[in-house]
Amino acid sequence: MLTPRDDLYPSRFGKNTQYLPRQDPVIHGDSAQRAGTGLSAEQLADFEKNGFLILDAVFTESEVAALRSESSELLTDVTTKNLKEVICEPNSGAVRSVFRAHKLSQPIEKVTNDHRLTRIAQGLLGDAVYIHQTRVNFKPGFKGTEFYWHSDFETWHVEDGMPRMRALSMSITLTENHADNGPLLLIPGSHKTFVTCTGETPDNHHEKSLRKQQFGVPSDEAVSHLIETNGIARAECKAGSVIVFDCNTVHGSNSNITPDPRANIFVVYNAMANAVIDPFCTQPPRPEHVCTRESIVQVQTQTHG
Ligand code: 6CS
Ligand code: FE
Repeated sequence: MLTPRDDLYPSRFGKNTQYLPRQDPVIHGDSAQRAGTGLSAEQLADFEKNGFLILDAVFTESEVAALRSESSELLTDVTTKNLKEVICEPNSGAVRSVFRAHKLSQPIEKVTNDHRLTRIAQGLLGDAVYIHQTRVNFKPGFKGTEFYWHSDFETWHVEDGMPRMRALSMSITLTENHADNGPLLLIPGSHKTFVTCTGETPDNHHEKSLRKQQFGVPSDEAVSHLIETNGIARAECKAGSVIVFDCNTVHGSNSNITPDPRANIFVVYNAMANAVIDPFCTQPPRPEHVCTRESIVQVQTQTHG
């Protein structure tokens, strides 16, 4: 039997779900760093309590239009080149995600350095940050399928070796995310508990999990328990918004059977002090385009808007 090394958040070891209390703060920054985020006291309190925050109209209409056309050019470009960064839908073959988007597209890299985002990431995480992962998630009309309920941190900890809960995601909406086109669903308050998962990580798990995740997802009982306790929040917002969510907030989204596409740029910031180490499972680390490991560099903030 495998014994977990010094592991604050052991998962995929036992047969039963465990509910372990979070061992890390939700907001890591001191008062000066919190002030540096530009968020109000109420927004900071909401993030601490719920594990997410929706910021409206962060990007202007023209910035969003430029990013949307950049993303569709990127889509055409990567599809013709058949790159490993491209993840397709399991059945239709439509493109679901393009990973390492900040290295494949300069305008997307510029967004990841934008002070409107980085000052929030740095202040909440209380440190300089680097990019753990980026992707554009396309959820095309009729064809986009769901993302099952999960905590990102569970995967990043077990498969990538992210030691502590000191990372967050930002989803930048390139289209409206309305009630019916598969918006992000979050369980408020779920970030305060680490829900362990069962089943050992299979070989080359990412090749399947990025299309349809079946390991590293909480049990039906655990999801029922979390939803009974906390309910579900739906991140409905216009294009140009930013959904900020903690690395351990349980979330997912439904399929998109409407004609309206949903496209979001997804950026994961991790504290420099929380850089990945060896995975907390017996599998080799996931590749660089899914998890930054070889090229960890501090984000240099730029002021654009
Ligand atoms: O694998 C990842 O890094 C992310 N993708 C999925 C489908 N689940 C965990 C995490 O959000
Ligand atoms: Fe996720």
